[in-house]
Amino acid sequence: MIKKFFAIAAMAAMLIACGEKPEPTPNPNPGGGNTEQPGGNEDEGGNGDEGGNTDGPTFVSKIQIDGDYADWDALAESDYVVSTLPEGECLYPVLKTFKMHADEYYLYILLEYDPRGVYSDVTDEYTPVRNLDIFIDEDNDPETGRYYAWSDCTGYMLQGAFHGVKTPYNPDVNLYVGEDMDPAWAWEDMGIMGGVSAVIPTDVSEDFTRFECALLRPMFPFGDAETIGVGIILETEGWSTIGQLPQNAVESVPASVEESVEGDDTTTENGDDTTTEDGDDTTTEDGDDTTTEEEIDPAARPHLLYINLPAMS
Ligand SMILES: [Ca+2]
Ligand SMILES: [Ca+2]
Repeated sequence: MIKKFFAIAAMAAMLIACGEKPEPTPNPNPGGGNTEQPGGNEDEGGNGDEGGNTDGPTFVSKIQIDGDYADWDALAESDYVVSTLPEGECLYPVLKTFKMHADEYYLYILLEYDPRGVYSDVTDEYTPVRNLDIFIDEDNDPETGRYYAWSDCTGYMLQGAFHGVKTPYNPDVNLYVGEDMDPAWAWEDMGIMGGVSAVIPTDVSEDFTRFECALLRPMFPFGDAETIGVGIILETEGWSTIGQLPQNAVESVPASVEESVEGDDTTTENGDDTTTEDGDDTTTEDGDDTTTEEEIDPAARPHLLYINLPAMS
């Protein structure tokens, strides 16, 4: 197992040393097609030929990064975690499904989204999807890292163009260097390149597209974590957020508040003022990304999607 780990890490390191970005591999495992080793050795505990052999890795991933999604459809429910866009009105409706699967080498991500992006009544046009941000809570601690769209803070962000581009997703890997639980945009590029396998998504229909990528875990500081939380943001070319998962539906003003407003209207002016202000504050927090620290209510935001990572070796 250790050998396999270093074989892959060494290969990735060689690619970096050569200054080349790796080609998107149909099979994330470079040795997947190797037939030198009998397939029967894959059984756990059944491999008796330890030491001395020079055979290639026998690891076979359940997900191939090839733009074909039958592999995801074939996963057992116990093999993945998933977040879907909730019913009702959502601020960022473009991203519909976000799935993750992990094995001892890779973290795999599947996105299902509307490639047209967002429609504007003003221009009567769509602004298409372009960029993908992958936010990661690497320490499974909601109070460390940057506070953003979720109740859990994230310490890393992968960011790059993935849709409508000429080369596959090859994101910058950024470390959060700001204060914990703060919304500051304080990221430092770690200079990690080539850790992601991806293919350029091709539209499967006008309003529905899928995208898959795989993160080679040894390439990332969070690769050996036991549990990580992940949040996805889709943006336009101009960096406007148009997709988010996990995401909560926009909460309409609760019926009890509406009733109290009406009730105050018929009573005193003081009561009316107070109730109206409360209502305005609530609405502002729902729609405002730039809430101040005093306004942050972690309980009102969704959790990240968490996944347990199998031991790397
Ligand atoms: Ca696939
Ligand atoms: Ca954290």
